[in-house]
Amino acid sequence: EDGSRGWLRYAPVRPTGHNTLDVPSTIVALNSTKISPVFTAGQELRNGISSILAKNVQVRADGCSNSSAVIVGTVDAYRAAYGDVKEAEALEDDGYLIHSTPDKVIILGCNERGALYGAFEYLSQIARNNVTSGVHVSNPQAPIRWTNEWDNMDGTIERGYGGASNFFRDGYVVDNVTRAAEYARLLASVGINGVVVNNVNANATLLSDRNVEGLGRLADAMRPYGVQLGVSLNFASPNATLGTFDPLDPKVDAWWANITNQIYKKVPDMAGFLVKANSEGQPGPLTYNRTLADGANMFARAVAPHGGVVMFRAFVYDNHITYANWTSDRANAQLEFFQHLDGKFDENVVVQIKYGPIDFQVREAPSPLFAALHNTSTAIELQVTPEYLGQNCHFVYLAPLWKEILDFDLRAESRPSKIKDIITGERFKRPLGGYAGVPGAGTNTTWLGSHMAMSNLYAYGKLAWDASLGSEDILQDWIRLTFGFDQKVLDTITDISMRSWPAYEGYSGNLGVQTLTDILYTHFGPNPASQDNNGWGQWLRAGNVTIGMDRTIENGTGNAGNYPPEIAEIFNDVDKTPDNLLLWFHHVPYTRRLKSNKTVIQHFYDAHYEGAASAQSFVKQWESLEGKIDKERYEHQLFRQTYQAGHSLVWRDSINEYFYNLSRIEDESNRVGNHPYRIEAESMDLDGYKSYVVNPFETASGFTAIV
Ligand code: BDP
Repeated sequence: EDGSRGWLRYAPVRPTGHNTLDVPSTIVALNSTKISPVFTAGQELRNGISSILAKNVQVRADGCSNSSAVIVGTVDAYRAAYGDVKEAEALEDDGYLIHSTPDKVIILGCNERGALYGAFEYLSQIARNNVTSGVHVSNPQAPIRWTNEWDNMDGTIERGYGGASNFFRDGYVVDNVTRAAEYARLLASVGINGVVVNNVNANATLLSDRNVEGLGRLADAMRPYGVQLGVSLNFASPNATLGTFDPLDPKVDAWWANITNQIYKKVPDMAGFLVKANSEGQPGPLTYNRTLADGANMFARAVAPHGGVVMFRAFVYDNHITYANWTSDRANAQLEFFQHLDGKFDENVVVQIKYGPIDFQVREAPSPLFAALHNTSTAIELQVTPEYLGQNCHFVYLAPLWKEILDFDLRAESRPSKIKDIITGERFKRPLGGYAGVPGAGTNTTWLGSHMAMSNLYAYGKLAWDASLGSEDILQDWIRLTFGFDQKVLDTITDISMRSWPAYEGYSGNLGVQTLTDILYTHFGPNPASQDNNGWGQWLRAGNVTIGMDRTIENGTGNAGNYPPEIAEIFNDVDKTPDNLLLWFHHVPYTRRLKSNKTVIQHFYDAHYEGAASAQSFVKQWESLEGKIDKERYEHQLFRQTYQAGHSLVWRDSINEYFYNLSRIEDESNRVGNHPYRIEAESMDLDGYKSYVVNPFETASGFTAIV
């Protein structure tokens, strides 16, 4: 159990549930004589059923309709062979139906990929011992369900915690694409249909002949799983040959059309391009005084003849804005850059928006840009790799965080406008839209660097398919598939997972104050001082008496006014803003009373103790699973939980002491700064060590550590 099979372990189950006993031993994969998603579906059903139910299973490419079989294929292929299926009328692109009767199971996709999704769903039901009878129809809510892999050409992965790149090494696409195929398999099993293989901070060398040929091989490896390849582009790529990258220069336009055609020769079904422009030092159209729409549309024209889309990131901001100005606010950047461009993007452009206006913090207000673009397709960007949430050395189950954003009703035009309905295209009647998840998957056998982190990848795919699913239901399916059926295992991992986000938020940044990690380098570990006075615009404005970003319309940065009126009214009003976003929108005294009746500072102190206490309890809970989970995964995760428990104490004491030091307000429970059982290293007789003053001070008790 090294994790490489993720949730697709096909572990044996003792068939006790409904219909599992009746699963047929013949698979008919219609018209599957060559490699295709339906062919894959046939193989997957054979491997899965034989492994889970210990049966001998055969696959055929055609079959007689009246013998017992699992028939998988497209609706069209089924109709040609057996006649009409009425329920198929309800199918949309990539959708599937499963019709299960005692001796026959029919799995039909609207297209080949849909048939594969149906096969994976059926296998998941068998593996969970929960085959549902009757007809089950499922359509994805959004057409774009992609991952963005931030893999660099040198083989590293930006913000990835699962080892080296699966796609690149030493400047080139890898020779062996087996791992790419295995990854595509995992992603397809949860409905992901596109993978952008290289970092948004893109390198023009991706477009060399050798690498374009390599992209062809990667796409070939993923195609049997219905996963289309996409690439990130460096906006200045033509500069080396043309001496310019001005998007309105016809030479530049022609250069992109040409390279795009070359990529499509090798990857005929390429999903499209992803572009990070004019952000964090990346080149873009603003260099030439062109708009971001001018830039996006240049790529849109290049891919349009091939049916491709352009994902254009809204993560545009100037990372040199200064702290001195009380009204400057990075959270306003997206609206400033994009709102006036609404309707100016070509139809195949999708503006990809991070869930909050800053950057994947432990809690953010949802991005107001979702409500501001009515004539532009949009997608949400979610970070599956927990860059600011413990980097898989801590465990945080992210689905509840994502759902809070997806379910948020922005009330655009005073009408229901949940973010999940905006990005599907439903709310503003847009043809495109969906999800971009950043997993950071690497060559580590666990894919993400930790077994438990895989629940996040699983949940990401499931929510991109159907955002109405519950976080806990998704989680429990994943637990059964990953760890089996033991009730204690199910209950314990559910409990740890569902308490994990509150725990992490508890011992890091509370009340919407952002995560309080080190902001300049690692994004890991506490360093609240780095959150002020930095060029990156992630500020908390903590003083001796007051704290928080004033984003109000009258006195602050005006950000609260970026929301539609009904929401602006809440966020602009310190009394109406929910506690958990208070400091995101308001600058208040530490002594201000929350709705919970605690003061801000006492809330900080208590939340940090409670969060760290949860992290301690996770270790005990995990230990109670010894013997109920295989040793390999048990020990791997025990190590992680133990580390997290220790580091949560560092977090707790650092943040509390930082705010105590600033405010000088005592903790009502007399814990902060008071550790009667702790013996400080610098108070001991030191032999070969000496003490020194630590910076940032709050990461060492008493300002001092030894070296
Ligand atoms: C930040 C990451 C940085 C990414 C950037 C982005 O720290 O590595 O390049 O986002 O999304 O969160 O472009």
